[in-house]
Amino acid sequence: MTEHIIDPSVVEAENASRVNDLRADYESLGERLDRRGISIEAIKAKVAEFSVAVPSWGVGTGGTRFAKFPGKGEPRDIFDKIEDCAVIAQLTQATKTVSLHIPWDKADPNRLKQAASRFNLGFDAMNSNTFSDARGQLQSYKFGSLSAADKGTRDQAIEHNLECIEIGKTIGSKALTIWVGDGSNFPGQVNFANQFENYLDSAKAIYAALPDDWRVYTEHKMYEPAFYSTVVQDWGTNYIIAKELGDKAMCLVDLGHHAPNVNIEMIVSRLAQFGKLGGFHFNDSKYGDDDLDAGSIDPYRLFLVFNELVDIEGRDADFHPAHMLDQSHNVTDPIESLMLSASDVQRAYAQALLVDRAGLKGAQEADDALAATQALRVAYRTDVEPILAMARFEKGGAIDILGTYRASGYRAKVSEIRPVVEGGSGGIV
Ligand SMILES: [Mn+2]
Repeated sequence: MTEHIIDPSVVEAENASRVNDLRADYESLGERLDRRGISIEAIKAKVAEFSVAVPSWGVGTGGTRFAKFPGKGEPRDIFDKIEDCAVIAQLTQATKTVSLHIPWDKADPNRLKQAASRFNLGFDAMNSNTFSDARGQLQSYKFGSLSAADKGTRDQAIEHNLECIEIGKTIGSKALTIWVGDGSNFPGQVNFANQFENYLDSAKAIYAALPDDWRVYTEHKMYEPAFYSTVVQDWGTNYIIAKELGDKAMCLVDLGHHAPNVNIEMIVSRLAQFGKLGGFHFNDSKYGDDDLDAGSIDPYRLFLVFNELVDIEGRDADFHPAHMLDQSHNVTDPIESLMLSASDVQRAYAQALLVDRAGLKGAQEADDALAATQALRVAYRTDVEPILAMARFEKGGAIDILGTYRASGYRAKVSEIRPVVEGGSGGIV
C-alpha cells in the first residue's frame, strides 16, 4: 500500500473542478492528431510510462558562490528529502526514483530503503562527491581527487566511490555517477596528460568493483569549479573514458555543462550511435552552468534532444537512457520547480513522439530542408498538455500540478515542523 503525503481527497477535489475541461481538450486534441494518423492513446501510454529521477539535493534550496537564501520548511535530512520527493511523485506521477548523493544523504541503507518503499519510490544512480571535503577526511580535494597528483588522495577518492557502490547495492540502485571537479586554474598548473592518466587509473579501479548488472556514468563539464582546465571537460574526453573502461561505462550528458550554443542534440546522436549514451542530467542555462529549470530557457532544444532519443528508440528497442533532473533552485520553492521540470521533460518526450518520422526521412532523402525542419516544428508546436494531464489524472496525480500543490498547503505544513535554516553562506548545489 503506497502512502500519500498529500491527502488524496485534496487531489480529488482539485481534479474534480478541472476534469470536464480536460476531457474536452483531450478529445479535441485526439481528433486533430487522428487526422495526422497519430493515436492519442498510444502517445498517452508512452508518456505514462516515462519517468525522470529527482535528485535528493534538488529539494533543498540551492545557491550561488555569493549566497544561499534558504526557503521555509527546508528538508533537515534525507528522510525529509524523501518525503518531498514523494510529493513530487504523487502529483506528477512522472518521478518514480530518487537519486542519492553521498555523503550528504548518508544514513543506514536499510532505513533509506524502508523510507522510500513507503511511497513506492526506487533509487536511481548513486552520486559520489569528491569535489568537497567531508568532515574528518584525511586528504583534502582542494587540488583534485581521482586525478590528484597525490596517490593517497586518489586512493581516498576511489575508496569513497566504492563505498557509494556498497550503499547502492543495499538500497537497490543499479548505477554510479562520477562527476569530478578536478582541473586547474592556471596555465602550467597541471600536466594535462598526467592528470588524465591518473583519472583513468582511478576510474578503472572503481570500474573493477562495479557489479555486473550496474552501470557507471561519467559526466563531463566544461568549467567550474576549475576555471582554466577541467579533466573531464567535454564529450570527447567522456567518450574516451567510457571506451577505456568497458561496456558498463556510459557517458552522461548534463545539458548545462557545455559552452553556449553547442549543438547538444548532435552530441546525443554521436554518443548513442556508438553505444555510449548512458543518460541525462536535465536542466537549462542561459549563459553557462546548469542551474536553471529544465525547459525554462530553451524548450526547443530540449525537444530536439528528445527528437534524437525517440529516433534512437525507433532503431534500438534496448535503448533505455537514464533520465535525471539536476538543477539548482535559488528563488523558487524547489518542489514546484522540480514538478514543473519533470513535466517539461515529459512534454518534450511527448512532442518528439509526434514527429512524422516517415515524412522527416522522406524530406531528408529528398534534400528538402524546409519540409524536414517543418516536420519537427509541427510536432513541437502541438500543445500536448492534455496528454500529460490525462496521463497524470488516470494514475492518481494532479491535473494542475502547481494549483493542487499550492492548494494542499504542504510547504506551510512542513514549515511548522522543520526549523528555519540560517542563511547567508555561499553554497552551490
Ligand atoms: Mn549534472
